[in-house]
Amino acid sequence: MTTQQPPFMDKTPSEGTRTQGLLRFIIPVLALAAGFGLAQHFFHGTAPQPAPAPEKSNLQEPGLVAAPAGKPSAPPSEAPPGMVWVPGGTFRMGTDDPSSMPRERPAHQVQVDGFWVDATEVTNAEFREFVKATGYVTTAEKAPSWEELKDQVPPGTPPPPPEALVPGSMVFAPTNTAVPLNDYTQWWRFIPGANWMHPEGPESSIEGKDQHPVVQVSWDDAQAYARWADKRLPTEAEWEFAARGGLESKKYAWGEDLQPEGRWMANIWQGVFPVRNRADDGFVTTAPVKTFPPNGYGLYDTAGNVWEWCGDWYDENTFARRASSLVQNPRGPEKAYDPDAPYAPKRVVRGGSYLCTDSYCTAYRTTGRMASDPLTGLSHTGFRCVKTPPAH
Ligand SMILES: [Ca+2]
Repeated sequence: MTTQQPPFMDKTPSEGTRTQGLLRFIIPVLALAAGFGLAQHFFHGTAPQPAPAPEKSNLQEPGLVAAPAGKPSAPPSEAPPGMVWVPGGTFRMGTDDPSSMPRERPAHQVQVDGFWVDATEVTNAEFREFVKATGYVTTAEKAPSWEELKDQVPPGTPPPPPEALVPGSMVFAPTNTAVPLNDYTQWWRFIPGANWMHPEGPESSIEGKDQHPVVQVSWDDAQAYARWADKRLPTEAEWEFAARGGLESKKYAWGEDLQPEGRWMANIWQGVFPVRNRADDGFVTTAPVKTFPPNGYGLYDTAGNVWEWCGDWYDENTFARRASSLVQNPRGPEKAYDPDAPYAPKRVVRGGSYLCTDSYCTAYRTTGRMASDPLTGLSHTGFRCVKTPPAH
């Protein structure tokens, strides 16, 4: 297996957003309303004119200090149910591997304090408990408003007709034949009625999938769950520290080989993407949590299965900015910066999903990172939570 990225990967944007999906959904109307050329721009998520450069993230990210390395710490008390203790310490975050994406480089020194983390991705059963207890309605179950969408598209974009603004979410749809891998709109669809209870669309269900990770949850939904559970989303640094499982600078959570002794260690894609997943690992879409072996800290599915929301804003230059100083407990940049979608502030997702494969997205590596629109649910994105011990 190789992780060499085809050149086009450097320009591959983050996966589809609900806005882009809606714009695709309403493309005939947009074509009439705005002229086909302009609509084509929206269709491909491209600004009609050079985007204004967003203000760069702060150079003095919180916690960017030259300080002695932190020491790993013992668990302060018994772990909350379903969580494991990650002792904290100083580690090399990111990678210098030239075959990685530029946004993963360079490797740099980061210190994190100890914390508890969910051993698994949040499951459908767990999310159902939250919804039962609170009556929470997820983003995908609500009709999007133009107010919400307009900040994510170039100024002057005409509003879609009200009838196009219906509840729904983004669903992966395999293609019939091999396609160039530089246009994700070919395999992502906005499906009205798709949500966490119907992840592939209104006809689908999660019956019998209590132990599968919840998907079709926006960043806002994940935040709401975390608050209810008296937890929070991990920082990107905490996520990577935990995912490494105590191994130093290894490509995968379990070492350097994708398939040690021929064994699949994560739920990822085998076969021609995005045509057919051969499911050599046993799964076409999500797998029940704890199906694949845990990492050194006892965490499952940090690679593959579903992408996991982090608390941080996404900036492709975050790692480069941290190159020369030890960073302590970083919480990410103050502003998002994704050159592929300058109008849509994105959050970090980590770990890759069942759609990741060596020909397209090798984000099951410990340093794989991507931007995702916080208001968009996707059929391959979920989350896990962390918790900071109370101060002594
Ligand atoms: Ca995962």
